[in-house]
Amino acid sequence: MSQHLLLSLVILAISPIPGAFQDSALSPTQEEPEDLDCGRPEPSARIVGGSDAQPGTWPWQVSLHQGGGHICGGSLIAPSWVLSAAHCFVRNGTLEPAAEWSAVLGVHSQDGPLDGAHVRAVAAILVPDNYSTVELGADLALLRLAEPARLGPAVRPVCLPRASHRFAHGTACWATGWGDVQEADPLPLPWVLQEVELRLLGEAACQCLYSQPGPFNLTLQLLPGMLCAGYPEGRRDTCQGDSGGPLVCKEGGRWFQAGITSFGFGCGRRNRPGVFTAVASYEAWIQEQVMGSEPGPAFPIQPQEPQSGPREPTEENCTIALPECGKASRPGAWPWEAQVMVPGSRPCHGALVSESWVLAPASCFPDLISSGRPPRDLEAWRVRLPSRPRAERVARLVPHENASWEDASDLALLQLRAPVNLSAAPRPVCLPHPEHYFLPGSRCRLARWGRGEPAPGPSALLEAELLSGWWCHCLYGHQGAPVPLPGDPPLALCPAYQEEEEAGRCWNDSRWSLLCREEGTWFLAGIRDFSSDCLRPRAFFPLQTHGPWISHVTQGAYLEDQLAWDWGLEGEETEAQTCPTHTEHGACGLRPEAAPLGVLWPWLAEVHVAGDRVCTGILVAPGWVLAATHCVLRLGSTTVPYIEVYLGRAGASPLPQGHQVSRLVISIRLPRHLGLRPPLALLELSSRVEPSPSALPICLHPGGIPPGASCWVLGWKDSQDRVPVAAAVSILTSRLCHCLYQSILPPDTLCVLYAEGQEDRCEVTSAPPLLCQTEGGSWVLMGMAIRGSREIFAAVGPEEAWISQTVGEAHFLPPSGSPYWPSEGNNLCPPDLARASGSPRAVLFLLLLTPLIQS
Ligand code: 4AZ
Repeated sequence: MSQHLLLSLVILAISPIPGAFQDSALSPTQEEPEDLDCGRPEPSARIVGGSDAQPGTWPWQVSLHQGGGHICGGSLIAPSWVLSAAHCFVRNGTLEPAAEWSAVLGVHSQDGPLDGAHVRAVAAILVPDNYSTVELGADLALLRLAEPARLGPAVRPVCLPRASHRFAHGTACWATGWGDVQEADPLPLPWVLQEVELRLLGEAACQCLYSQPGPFNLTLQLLPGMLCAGYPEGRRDTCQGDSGGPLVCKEGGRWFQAGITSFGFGCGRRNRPGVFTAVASYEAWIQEQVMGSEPGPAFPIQPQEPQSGPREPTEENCTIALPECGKASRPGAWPWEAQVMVPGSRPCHGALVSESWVLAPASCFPDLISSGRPPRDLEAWRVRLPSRPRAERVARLVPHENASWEDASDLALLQLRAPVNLSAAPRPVCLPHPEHYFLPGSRCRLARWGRGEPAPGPSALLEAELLSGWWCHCLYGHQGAPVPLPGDPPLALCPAYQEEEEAGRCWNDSRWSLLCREEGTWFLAGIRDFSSDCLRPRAFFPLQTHGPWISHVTQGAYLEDQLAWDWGLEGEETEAQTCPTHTEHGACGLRPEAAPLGVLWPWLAEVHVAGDRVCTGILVAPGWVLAATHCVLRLGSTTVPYIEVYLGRAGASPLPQGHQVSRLVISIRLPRHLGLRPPLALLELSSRVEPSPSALPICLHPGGIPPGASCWVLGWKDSQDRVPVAAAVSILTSRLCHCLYQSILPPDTLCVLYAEGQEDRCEVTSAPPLLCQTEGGSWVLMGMAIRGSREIFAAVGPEEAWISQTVGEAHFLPPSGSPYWPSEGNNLCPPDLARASGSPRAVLFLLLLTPLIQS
């Protein structure tokens, strides 16, 4: 036992009231009784943005364990008392049993054996009666140890402030703990105690910061008994796992515990400092709980009056708060638009990502890429930002470590010589964290990027909505690959443009970035080098994978949380999905399993013939629709009628992907059929349609039925409102088909049997198609209905040569499965069967029995 401790025990023994030396009513002029020495570590030498503490620096730091692991911090305030936060011990309004907890004292690294540390069981946990949740304050707890701690160089108590103690705002204090080093990022091994210097913020300053609505529109009302410490720019902070630990400030050579780590909105965020329980406010409660315990905590008199801190902002004069990212007065007027001017070349477009950093393509600076070294002389470089009278100078250029010719990481960061004042303009764009999931249907826009040509045409052409991850992944070439789940980094981001491409408009020389909006806040979501053809880019490299690099280099770019996260059906679909296989000409026959909001049939076309009837058509290639000849060409007519084709209507209209596309038919092609009028017609469209979820070609199959396929007749219930309906069918063998319909069957005909009750689902005048879905998930067109029938279809497979030659890029799947029908040996039909009365089902039953009857 130390001499100090002996002395304090003697004084205690003569004190009339146990613990009276702790009385806050003691006059400040009165000599302070020398009790338990506190707040003095042996002389020697994350918390977010912190560093490893030296052993013995913070000897009052306690680790509170439950179930064998660190849960919360605490501080030793007397040999048998630990101060911590109530929220560590209260779950659903109930105090947890003390027996589950233990206090580890004198520990530095929590990896392996706790050398030099000792453990004490917790005998009791005391929490103020008025504690309910952290936001309502009183977040403190006292833990009585079953046995006093062994005091020594690594284990000493901290001093507690009296109720009258005032800590000046602006004071640099220290928070310590083993908590997360960033949100959801635990302290790495060897779990060394972290320390971080935090400045005390006055009440008004803290309220000013927490009154900023921030991206989530969340504000906080600070209450008496709370105090804040940190910085408007964030970065240094306490985090989960630090709770209950101390915030200490040095005064007169002793460390006083000003706060208990309580909560905050996230960790290290802008305008969101840590909130602590103000220990001084709870002097009376602490005194009351520890009454009679010897020695109790020490509440030394405040060594000297605090110096008044910097002038506090008021509610009206809240200027210390930092502006938010991603707000623009109107789309297109981007306050983060930065133009990097390098002598001798055209300006390069980038984006302001913080007060000091601009993100731009590395390929704007080709010397940098070819030499692999940053240019030495940045003297003449300038960056133009909106509303800044003069161009900014450049201090440093940091290329992405893989910035060579790999487009996805064609990025460089430019540091400005002096940070700019952020306001409405310039204002940085928000950047996504790696797990950001841009919701399908998000409103997006193209913005200039790099050294491209300006946008051709009106600004409406820059508007887009985001496709779901499934569509983006499966439509743009990731055949057979598992679709990334929401929250996993995507391989691409795909916009679906609101306006169709105008013929002849070429975007060839343009580079673009993709900005996507969430709750009024714009994120830089993707980047794209030159488009591969004359179209606007269809798939962007997601920027989110570079979030960690950007935040590592800039230490303050605006990486913001996901603001909207109603992930809907796709989010709930946790099972990994795989894209169906593509054909030589790309994706075909794609339809998501969990089609949101009604059914989506991207290849289903409405063919409006001469303004008086509507036939069903199926898109088989970007410029071609297949339909039944009898529906589009009336018998006897010699002229080609005026035909319009609509795509993208076959689904519930509010679908984000549901953009309507219309085309004129410029020619009708029929195969050569000797003598007979051929049943299938190919309609050539006036221009191609870009494959998308609202206009995607179906797959074709050269022969036979794909193995394991399930088949449907797809049509409309009535030809007026044309809501698509699909009726489940089985395709009959050729023998059954022949026997059922022998008198009327042309060659290459498929017959179907409807599932129970499905016969009347589609009307027949529009000549509905027969489709099958393969085991691999691709949808295949099998046939088109023959005039007036809903059971008999002209087969498409046998016309492979004609279709391929005519359209050039039809999506024939590789041949698989059986030819249409294997020979069945017995081709005899029971006499008079075709004339048998009753339903096809009854007739079929008879047919299926006949081999038995005949044998
Ligand atoms: C926590 O969850 C927590 N940045 C502690 C401190 C802060 C936020 C959260 C303050 O225990």
